[in-house]
Formats: sequence, structure tokens, C-alpha cells
Amino acid sequence: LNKFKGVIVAFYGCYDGNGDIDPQAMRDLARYYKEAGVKGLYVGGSSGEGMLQSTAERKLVLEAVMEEVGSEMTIIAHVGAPSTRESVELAKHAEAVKADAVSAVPSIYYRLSPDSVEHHWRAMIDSTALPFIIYHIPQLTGFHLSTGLLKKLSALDNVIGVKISSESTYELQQFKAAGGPDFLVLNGPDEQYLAGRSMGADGGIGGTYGVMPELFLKLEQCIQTGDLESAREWQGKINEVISELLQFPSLYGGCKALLKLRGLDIGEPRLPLLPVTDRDQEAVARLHDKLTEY
Ligand code: SI3
Repeated sequence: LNKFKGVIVAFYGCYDGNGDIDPQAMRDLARYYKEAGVKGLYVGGSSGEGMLQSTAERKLVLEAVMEEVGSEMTIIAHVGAPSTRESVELAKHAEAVKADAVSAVPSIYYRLSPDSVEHHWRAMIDSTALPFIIYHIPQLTGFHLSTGLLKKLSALDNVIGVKISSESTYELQQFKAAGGPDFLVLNGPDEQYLAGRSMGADGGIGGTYGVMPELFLKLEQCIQTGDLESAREWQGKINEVISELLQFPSLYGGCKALLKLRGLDIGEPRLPLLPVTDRDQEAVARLHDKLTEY
């Protein structure tokens, strides 16, 4: 399970000037993370805008990433889609292109019973031999995973862990206790990486890691060496950046504008996620300067 522990970047959607998927930008971005020392990528999740892309586009994205870094990094494919049918199709595709694991949110829009969500996840779990990581993000999906259902699913051979993006480290600890010592728990809220790790998370998957991978790697390093004081300092610096990023019209618009200043042009987020405005450019430049100081 070691390959899933530590800092896993939630990979961004990359588009060209027409708003189409840009496979070359995907490859450049994946290579950039590999060279920064990141161990793994989470492809097609919230930061990847998977829910705003067609099934064919989502396959194209995963293929580009796999071709570039599939043999060098841990690749987790987020395959959750509103329908079970498409989610299963994406899971099978992820297996065909040799991703290391699949992961999925519950279906979105309809108010679903726990049985329904269990059925949805089980269809994906049973459709491949790949490890499966449950994605719990109740503030976006509206579905709150109970510790009971988590315990039931964690007993299945393929289910190796949960990515928990709810902002409760108590819940994180409860999930770890329910899944047992070999069950992976991956922290979702980047602002609480240190808190999540100290409550039992084995690492994290995050949407802001992608603009400052070095800082999250340093933070993880301090945690591993037991240097809590420095870890708190790095988390503080990271949180200053996140707080500013959250002021932009969309988080991903801000992240993409920042990456552009780092020489990586991955386009704008797909609407309805808004890009930064001209007015925001100064703030983006200030943030970029701040990051280069660290
Ligand atoms: O791409 C992904 O699946 C994520 O990055 C999910 C992740 O947990 C994000 N949470 C939400 C609610 O979007 C965080 O990375 C989040 O962007 C960050 O903590 C800033 O608030």
C-alpha cells in the first residue's frame, strides 16, 4: 500500500485555447510533478473537473497521463460519474490502460439512499480487479457516508481506502478505526493536512498541492521526521496561499493562473467554473512572488 501513501496531487483539467482537452499540456503537467518529486496523481477528480467532461474526454485525459508517467508514478483514476453505467465503463477503461487504482464519489444530483450508493460503488468495485478508493466529499455530493457503510465496504478485498474531504478530523479518525490498520485514509482538506496526518491519515490527495507541490513535500517530510514545529510553520505558509486562492472567482481559475506564471499553460477552467479576471492578475502575481520566496 506504500505507493498510495504521502503526497498525491489532484491533477487539474488541461484545456487548449478552444476549451478542448489538451493532451500535450496534460503530459507537461504530469512531467512537472514527477520532476518535483511527487509520488502520485489523482486524475479526473474535483480538481480534474471530471464531472464537467464527457466520458470520451475523461478517457483521453487518463491515457495522456498514463502514457507520460504511468510507469513512473502512482496513478489513481477517479471514475465517478452520475450514472453507474458510465462509472463502470470508466473503471474498465482505467484497468485497460493500467492505472494503479480507481476511485469514485457517489452519484450526484439525486438524493440517494445508502443502499443506492452502495450498489453504485459495488458495481465499479466488481467490474475490475483494481484496488478501489472510496471518495467521501459530502459538501459537494450531498451524500454523507456513515462509518457503518464504510466498515462494510472496507471488508471487501478490493477496497483499500477512503479519500476523506469532509472537514472533520474526528470523522477521519473514526474511518481509520473502522477500516483497521491496513485501510488507507487519505486527507482531503489541504488546509488540514497536518491535522489529518496526526489523526491517522496515511497521506493526502489535494487540489492545491498542484500549485505548490514542494511545500506539501516539505510538510510531509517534517511530519515523517517528527519535526512538528517546522510542520506547523509549513502548514501556516500553505494556508496563507490557500486563503488567497479561495478569494478568486474559482479556486481552479486561481490555480491555473498561478501555474501559468510558472510556465505551465493549462488553459482556463471549464465553465461554469470561472477564470480569473484581469483585475485578479495582480493578486496572482503577488502570490507567485510569495511562492518563489519559499
Ligand atoms: O481533486 C480533488 O478530488 C480534490 O482536490 C478534493 C479535495 O479534497 C479538495 N476539496 C474540495 C472540497 O474541493 C481540496 O483539495 C480543496 O480544494 C482544498 O482543501 C482547498 O480548500
